[in-house]
Amino acid sequence: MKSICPFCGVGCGLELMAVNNIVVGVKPVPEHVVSRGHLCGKGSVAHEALTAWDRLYYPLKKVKGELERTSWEDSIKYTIESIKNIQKKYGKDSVAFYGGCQNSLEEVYLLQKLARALGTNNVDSCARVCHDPSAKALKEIVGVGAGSNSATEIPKAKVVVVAGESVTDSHPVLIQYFLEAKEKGTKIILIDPRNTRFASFADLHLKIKPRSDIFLFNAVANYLIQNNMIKPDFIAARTEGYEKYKENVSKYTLELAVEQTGLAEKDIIEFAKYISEDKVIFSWGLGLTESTGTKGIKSYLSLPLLTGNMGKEGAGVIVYRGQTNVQGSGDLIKPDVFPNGEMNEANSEALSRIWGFKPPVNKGSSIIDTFYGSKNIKALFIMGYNPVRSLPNRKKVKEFLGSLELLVVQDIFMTDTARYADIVLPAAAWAEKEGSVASLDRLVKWRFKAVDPPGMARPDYEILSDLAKAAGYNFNSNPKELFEELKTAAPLYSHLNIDDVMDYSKDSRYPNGELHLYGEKFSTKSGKAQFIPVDSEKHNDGLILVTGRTVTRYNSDEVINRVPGMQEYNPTLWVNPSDAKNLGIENEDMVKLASKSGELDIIAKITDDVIPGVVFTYMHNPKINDIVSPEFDDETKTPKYKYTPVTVTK
Ligand SMILES: Nc1nc2c(c(=O)[nH]1)N[C@H]1C(S)=C(S)[C@@H](COP(=O)(O)OP(=O)(O)OC[C@H]3O[C@@H](n4cnc5c(=O)[nH]c(N)nc54)[C@H](O)[C@@H]3O)O[C@H]1N2
Ligand SMILES: Nc1nc2c(c(=O)[nH]1)N[C@H]1C(S)=C(S)[C@@H](COP(=O)(O)OP(=O)(O)OC[C@H]3O[C@@H](n4cnc5c(=O)[nH]c(N)nc54)[C@H](O)[C@@H]3O)O[C@H]1N2
Ligand code: SF4
Ligand SMILES: [Mo]
Repeated sequence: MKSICPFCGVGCGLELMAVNNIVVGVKPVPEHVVSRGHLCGKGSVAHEALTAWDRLYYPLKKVKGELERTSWEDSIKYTIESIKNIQKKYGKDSVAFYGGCQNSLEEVYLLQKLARALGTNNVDSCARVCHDPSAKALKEIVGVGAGSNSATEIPKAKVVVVAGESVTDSHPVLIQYFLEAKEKGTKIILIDPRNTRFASFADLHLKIKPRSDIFLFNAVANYLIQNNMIKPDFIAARTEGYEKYKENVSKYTLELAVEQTGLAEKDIIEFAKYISEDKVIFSWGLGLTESTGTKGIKSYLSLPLLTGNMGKEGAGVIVYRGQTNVQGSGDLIKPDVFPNGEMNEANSEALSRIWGFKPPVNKGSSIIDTFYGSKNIKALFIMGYNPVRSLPNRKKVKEFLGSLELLVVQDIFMTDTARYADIVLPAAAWAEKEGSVASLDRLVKWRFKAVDPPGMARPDYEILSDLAKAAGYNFNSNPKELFEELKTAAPLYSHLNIDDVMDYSKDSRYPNGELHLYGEKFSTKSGKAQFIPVDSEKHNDGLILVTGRTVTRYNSDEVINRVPGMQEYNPTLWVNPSDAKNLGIENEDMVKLASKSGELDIIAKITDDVIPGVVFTYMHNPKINDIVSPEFDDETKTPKYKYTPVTVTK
């Protein structure tokens, strides 16, 4: 059976080989339009976690502080009755429904529909903590909260800029396109404070100080404008807001950029020259979204507008989105937007004609508002999300979960979050059910069922539809019919044809099938792209902890850690030799890493792979978010996981 890898947003095609209801191996799918017969190490072993000994087999209910086995009937009834009682006591908005970037489009669609049937817009997904700044900035500037170009176009560009992203670690199968690009002479520019393995591809590596990217982008824009290296015709015909933007960047001199970014002036000028070329792809990862946030993306997105690099093959933007369906979850499950767009009466009415009930129109509470206490949430339903590991300042997160009157967790494993639950619902995993997922370049593909779920575990779509039934609603639980329903409720997806989605050789992309968007016009209200002026504060906070990924681990580590042979790893803290000298530490010393939020003992690795003033470690360490401090993006509240002032002592 064909399926899509359950890990990253590349969305590689897999062929599952099953014997006696057990997936015994996987093969890559040669005809898949993006992965083209490649898989990385994680995709190749993904099936091994399906049969981990500690899968959740049956529903659990907390009795006298202990989770005990219960029936589906009891767990569903108890969940809905408790939610209704809590809503009676504290109001409809005292419950929230979060998660689902590892789930299918149909499943996240159902989760937000269930919440709205119960009278609340308190819905959100882990897209919030990841690329929400990208989606928000893109929506405002070009109209659709997704990358404009397909990753398959990388070899068509003359220059590819990769900002704050380690492709070799986080989206390894895309490396085939970078190899092809290099062979054709495409120049690669990397903007990252670290030497990742991907740095060996770079013709120019700008080892920027964390959180200083806006100084670089604004100064480069100013330089391009001053030196007539922009495309005035494109700016005049296709954009709005240029004059104000130009005035704002005029204060960003090369001198200021050098001072703030730590880069050499000649390198900044070289960067400017590269991007004034004709076919440039601007791509980025979490080094922007979880550092300079929405403002950083807005400032970066002005560069393709200035240089006319939009709406063509090999010219545009690529967002390296994270989880298997995070692009889709980010589109469908939001506290302040409906699946059919803006949260207003007209859209609520339109949904009521599809759903048979009218969703409320007051804005809901985001994951961040809820977990960090600015809203009064008493009951929480979490599906496929592990905030006890993945949100910053875990102490606060655990305190919040402990304060709830009801926590329901629907997962495939007993995660650190599930341990806090009153009800645990065992879900079927990706290969045990079917449904569609949207990958990072807007490709939507179907997963086919290869094996039955273990024990009493059931597909999320069936559980959600049973919960709805207990609440008095009739929700469809057939994935194919749900896909069609979703298309009517979410216009972004309405163009898709399910036969194409099921055929891995077809380019089934939303919103309109195009490989690259905006050839004629942008999807903003005026049809023009928007220049948005942004500024940056200066930062001088001493030693900064940056957290990021490595190729063999995955996110909160609950899944890949259950693959035999993948458990062992020794997290280290990368420290530059000059900092090590000042701190009096040596290679392999055990050090104390401390921040305002907490502390952690970790082994130091002294290495030039990180710039002075920055220490780095993997985000997969289950305890790292004891240290990472809760500071959030102004516009989206995405945590600034990439910037925590810390001390390191022997
Ligand atoms: N192997 C593996 N692959 C994954 C995942 C995984 O856990 N493991 N997770 C998936 C998910 S959810 C996501 S969102 C993606 C994330 O994929 P990436 O975007 O690659 O994620 P990170 O490694 O967290 O951060 C990227 C880079 O940002 C750099 N950086 C930090 N601060 C700054 C800054 O201020 N400016 C600049 N320019 N760069 C900075 C870091 O040094 C790091 O190399 O990966 C997906 N793929
Ligand atoms: N310090 C630091 N923290 C970070 C980051 C960082 O760079 N640094 N990155 C952040 C980012 S970008 C992200 S996206 C988050 C990720 O944070 P999370 O989303 O919390 O992490 P995952 O490990 O992807 O969790 C997915 C959960 O879904 C479950 N699951 C998998 N498949 C299914 C299914 O079919 N059904 C159900 N019901 N459950 C399923 C898994 O068992 C797992 O518990 O972490 C964030 N946290
Ligand atoms: S690159 Fe991503 S989608 Fe492809 S096999 Fe690896 S983890 Fe899976
Ligand atoms: Mo992510």
